[in-house]
Amino acid sequence: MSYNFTDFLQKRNEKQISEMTNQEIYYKLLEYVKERADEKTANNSKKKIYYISAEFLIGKLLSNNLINLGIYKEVREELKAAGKNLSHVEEVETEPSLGNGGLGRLASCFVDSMSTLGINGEGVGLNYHCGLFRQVFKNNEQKAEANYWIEDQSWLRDTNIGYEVKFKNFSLHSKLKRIDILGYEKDTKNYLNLFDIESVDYNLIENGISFDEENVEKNLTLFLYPDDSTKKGELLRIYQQYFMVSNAARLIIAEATEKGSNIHDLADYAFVQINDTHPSMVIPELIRIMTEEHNISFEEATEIVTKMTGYTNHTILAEALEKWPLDYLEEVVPNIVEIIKKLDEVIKGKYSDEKVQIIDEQNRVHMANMDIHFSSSVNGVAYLHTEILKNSELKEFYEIYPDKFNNKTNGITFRRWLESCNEDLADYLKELIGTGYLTDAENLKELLKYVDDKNVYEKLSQIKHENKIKLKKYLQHTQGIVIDENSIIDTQIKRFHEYKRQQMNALYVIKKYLDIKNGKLPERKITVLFGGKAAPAYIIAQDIIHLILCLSEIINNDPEVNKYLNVYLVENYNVGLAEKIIPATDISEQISLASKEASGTGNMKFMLNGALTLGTMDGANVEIHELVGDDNIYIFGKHSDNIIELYETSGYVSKDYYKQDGIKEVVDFITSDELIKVGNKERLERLQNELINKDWFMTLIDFEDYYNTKERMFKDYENKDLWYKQVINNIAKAGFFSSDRTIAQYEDEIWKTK
Ligand code: H2P
Repeated sequence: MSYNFTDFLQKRNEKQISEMTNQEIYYKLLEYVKERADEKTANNSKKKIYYISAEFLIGKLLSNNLINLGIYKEVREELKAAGKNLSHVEEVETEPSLGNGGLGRLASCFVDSMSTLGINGEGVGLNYHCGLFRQVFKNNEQKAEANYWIEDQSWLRDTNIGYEVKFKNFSLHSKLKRIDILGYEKDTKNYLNLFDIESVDYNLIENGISFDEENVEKNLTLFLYPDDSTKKGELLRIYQQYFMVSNAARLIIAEATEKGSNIHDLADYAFVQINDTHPSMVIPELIRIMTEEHNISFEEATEIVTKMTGYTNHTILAEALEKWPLDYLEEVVPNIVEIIKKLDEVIKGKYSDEKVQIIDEQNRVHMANMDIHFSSSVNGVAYLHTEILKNSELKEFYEIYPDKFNNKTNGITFRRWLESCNEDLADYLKELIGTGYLTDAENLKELLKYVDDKNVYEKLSQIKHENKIKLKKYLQHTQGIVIDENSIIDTQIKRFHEYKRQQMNALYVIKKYLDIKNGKLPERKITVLFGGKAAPAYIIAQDIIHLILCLSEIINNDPEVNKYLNVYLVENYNVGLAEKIIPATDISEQISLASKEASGTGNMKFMLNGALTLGTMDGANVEIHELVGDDNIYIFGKHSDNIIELYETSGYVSKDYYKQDGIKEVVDFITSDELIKVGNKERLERLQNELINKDWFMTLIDFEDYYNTKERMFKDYENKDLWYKQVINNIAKAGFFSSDRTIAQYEDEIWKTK
C-alpha cells in the first residue's frame, strides 16, 4: 500500500514538515525514499549484466528517485502545503564524487536505463571517499582540494558482502556498499555496487590532494584517478583496478553459483561489459579463478570468459588506452601476470603483426588489445567513432574480427536531463504532445506539428528566459556570479582537454573583446560560460583554465566591454551545475577537433533542452546533424578524414595559420600587458608558445570558420522565428539519444538477457 511522506512521518512520530528545517526534511526524505525502494524487488533473470566502470558520475539522487518513484509532484505539494520548498531541500544533498566526465555520466545513465527497461543489470565500481578533487580558483588558477562527499546518512547502504583480495605482499578485505537504482515507475530495481575497504585513512592526505601514495592498505579507495605521472601513482592505479575487478569477479561467481551455475556454464549466467580499459583485468582474473579454484582448463576458461565479456572503447587518444609495464603488474598482482603471459602466447602463436600483440617489445601490456582478443564484442560509442576504430585506429583488429565490432551510439536519461532539470519545458511538452515520450522518446517527433506555430516559439522562448533567471539566481547565490538573463548564453561545459578545444573558444572571446574595443559591437550581449576541471597533472589544460579566468577578470571589469560581453568559468563544475546551466543555454559548444571526440553526451542534453549546436563533424554531432539536417545546426571546421590524413602526413603547421590576418593578433593577445597584469606570465607564455609552435589538436586550423559560424549564429538568434523553428526541430529529433534506446540495443545485440 502506498503511503505518502506525511504518513511516513506520522507513523514514526516525527515532527511535522512545517516544524523541520530543510536539512531535517532532506534526511527524512532520504529515509522515506529508501523505505519505498525496499518495497521493490530486485530484477531477476538467469543472465545478469555487470557493467564494470572506474567511474559513475551519479549526481544528486533525491529528485531523480522521487521522479522514478512517480511521487515528485506529490512530495513537492506536501512540502508546499507546509510552507517548504522542495528545491531548497534538494540543495542540502551533497553530490557524490565518483566520476570525472562523460564516461562516468554515461555509466550512470546506463544503470538508470537498465532499471527502467527491467533488465537485470548492475553497475560495479569503487566507493572513492574523496573521489575526484573539488576545484577552487585562486589567483586565476585552478587548485585541487579533497572532496569529502560521504556523510553519515546517505544513499549508500551497507551489506555484509565482502571478499578477500590478494595482492603480492598483502591481502585486503573488501566491503560492498550499494545504492538503489530505481527504474522509472517500475516495481523492480537494481543496484550500483561499490566496493570499498574499511581501513581508509583520511590522515594520509597532506594538503590539497597530495597524500601518501604508498600506503595502499589505507589509501586504496581514497581518490579516483590518483596522479599517474609517477611510478607510485601508476602502481596505485593498478592496485585500484585489480581490487575492483577481483571483487567483481567474486560477486559474479557467487551470484551465478547461487542460481545454479557450475562455472562451466557461467556465460549463461553473467555478461560483463568492460567500460574503457580500467576494468580489463577482469578477463585474466576470471580465468585465474576458474583455473585455480574450479579445476577448469586454461583453454576452456578462456573460451568461457571470451563469451561472457564485451569491451566498450570510449576514445582513440593513446593516453587513455592503458599500457601497464609488465614489471609493475608483477609488483602488484603476479598471479594475473602469469595468465596475461599465457594469453599473449596464444596471440603471438597466431599473429605476427606487432600492432595486435598484448605484450609489446617494451614489455608493456596493452589492455585494450587483450580486451579485443578475449571478449566477444567491441563497440564504439557513436557512428563516426566506430567507423574510425574499424578503418584506422583498430584496423588490424577489425580485419581479424569483423563480426566483433559494432556501434552503440551513446544516450542520456531523459528522466534526469529533461523531467528533472527542466520541469517547465517537460510540462509544456506534455501539454503539446502528451506523455508518450516518457516511455518512448521517439514520440518527441510529434512536436514537429508545431514547427511553424509562433505561439509555441513564444512559449519556448519564455521558458528559456525563465531558466536563465533561475540560473542567474543560483549562480549569484552560490558563486557570486551575476549573469544577464537578457543576454544570449553560449556554453562550453566539459572536462578540460586540448582536443575539446576550450582554447579555441577562449581565442574567440579575445577576438570579440578586440572587436568591441575597436567599436564593432554585438547586437546583443553575449555571456560565454565555461565549466570543467583539468587533470592536476595536465599542465596545458591548467594553462587554458588560467587564460579563461584572466580573460573573465579583464572583460567583466571593463565598463566599455562588459555591456556587450561577459565571460565566466563556473567553479567546481559538476552534475548539479550542468542541470542548471543546460536548460538556460542557447548555444551548445561542441567544437572538438574532428575525429577526436568519441561521442559527447553534453551535445545531446543541450539539444533536448532547446539549445542549438555549434559544432564540428565529430562524435555524435554527426548523428545530430544527420537527424536535424543542415538548416538546424551550425557546423564548421575540417572533417575527420582530412584531419586523420594531416596526422598521418604531419601536414599541419600551426605557425602557417598563426601568421594569417585575424589570427596573429588574437594569439599575441595571450601575452599582452593587460593579461600579464592579472595573470601568471609563465603560464600564458607557455600556452601561447604551444599554440604557435605545436598546437597538436589544431586549434588554429578551424579558428576562422569557427568565428564566422558563431557570428552567423548570433545574427540568426535575433530572428526569433528562425531560431525557435530550429529549437523545435532539435527537441523533436532528440528522441534517438535516449539512453533507453542505447541500452535496448546493448540488450538486443550483445547482452541478450531476455
Ligand atoms: C569519454 C569520451 C566522450 C564520450 C564519453 C562516453 C571518454 O568522455 O571522450 O566522447 O561521450 O566518454 O562514451 P569524457 O571525454 O567526457 O570524459
